[in-house]
Amino acid sequence: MKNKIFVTKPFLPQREEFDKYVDRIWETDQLTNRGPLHEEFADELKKYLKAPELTLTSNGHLALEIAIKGLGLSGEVITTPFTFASTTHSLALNGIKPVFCDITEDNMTIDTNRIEECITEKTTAILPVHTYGHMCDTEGISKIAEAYGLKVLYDAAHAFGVKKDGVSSGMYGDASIYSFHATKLFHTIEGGAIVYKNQEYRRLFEGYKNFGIENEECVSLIGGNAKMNEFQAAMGLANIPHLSEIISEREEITYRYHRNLEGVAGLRLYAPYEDKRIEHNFSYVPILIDEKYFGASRDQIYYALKKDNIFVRKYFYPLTCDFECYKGEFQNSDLPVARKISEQVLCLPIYNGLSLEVVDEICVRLLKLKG
Ligand code: T4K
Repeated sequence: MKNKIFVTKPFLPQREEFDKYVDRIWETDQLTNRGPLHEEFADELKKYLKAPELTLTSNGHLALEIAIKGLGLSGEVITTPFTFASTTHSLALNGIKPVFCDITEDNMTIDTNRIEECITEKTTAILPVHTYGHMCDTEGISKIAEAYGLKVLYDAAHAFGVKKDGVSSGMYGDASIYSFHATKLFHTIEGGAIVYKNQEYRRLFEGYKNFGIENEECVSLIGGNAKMNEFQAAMGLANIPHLSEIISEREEITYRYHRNLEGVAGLRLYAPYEDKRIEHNFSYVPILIDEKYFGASRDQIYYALKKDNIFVRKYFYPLTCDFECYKGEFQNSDLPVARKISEQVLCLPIYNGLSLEVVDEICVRLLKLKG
């Protein structure tokens, strides 16, 4: 390829759309600490998600950490290792032991049939991930959580814009977090949010994000700083009107990949649009490469495409339980599906502005590598 093609590229609104909000920052001199744009953005998001409660944060990772603190999680939490570092780190950073559960072949989210064997007397919660925006078995998870008195915190970092039965992905469990990082289909440069129904959590989540300050003379809990600033909120406000066009362009790109790659031996696609209960966001295009039938390994493809200026990514390899920093700590050897998928997965480029001609070219080059 003549130009470098990365796995993603941030969506940027027209400069005037962003500037319109930035001008207001110059008018108010309010740069952060729940300024007017922060409040307006929170309201817009609540409307979009039909969410009763929402706490904005400076990024998705801190949304996770704050939700963990606010929900009072401790001891052991059941989660999956096929995820970004943040999910596992958020537990470890809070002194909680992540207990790794396997995932399903079907959509690469937590395998509900394997959760109960992970429960001990120390378990306080389940932290499942809507990987690539594929929704977890929310019904199965809530049944187990109710039976054992566990909290559920969803890592919905990839699932903004996804709906199940018309309900937004953030409305499941005790709380869900979104990431609005630049690499996400909807972003605020850096940013995140916690979505929840129980308004009692509001004081805690808002407190943990702002040093526990209730007012000038009252600091009621030990919190840090995870505030979204006004420039981030301005980007969010400028981007939110584009959401449906962002998602439909990504849908078109996804279909094009699938049209080009369907039926190829040793190459598995995930077609989220086949589940009629789900309105998908088309956030990632994961494929699995089975070397035995494809005739080339995942890594051979990764390096060959890289040489060709196509920067596909191994989201998520290695499994988080195999990270250097967790050596000898939280390993779990009984994760056959997660291990297999982690060794076979590649995420193909997808972003607004990626032309269908380039998608075709990526597919041609990928298929040329087939043995
Ligand atoms: N939970 C889950 C399941 C997550 O996936 C994440 C984040 C989180 C929690 C935590 O949320 P945040 O605290 O991040 O809000 C990227 C993102 O940084 C990260 O947000 C995301 N998940 C993860 C899956 O992907 P990297 O290390 O792969 O990013 P990077 O810098 O290699 O970017 C990927 C490509 O995007 C680059 O090759 C080029 C392009 N790019 C990137 C940036 C930042 C641009 O074109 N412009 C840019 O500004 O982690």
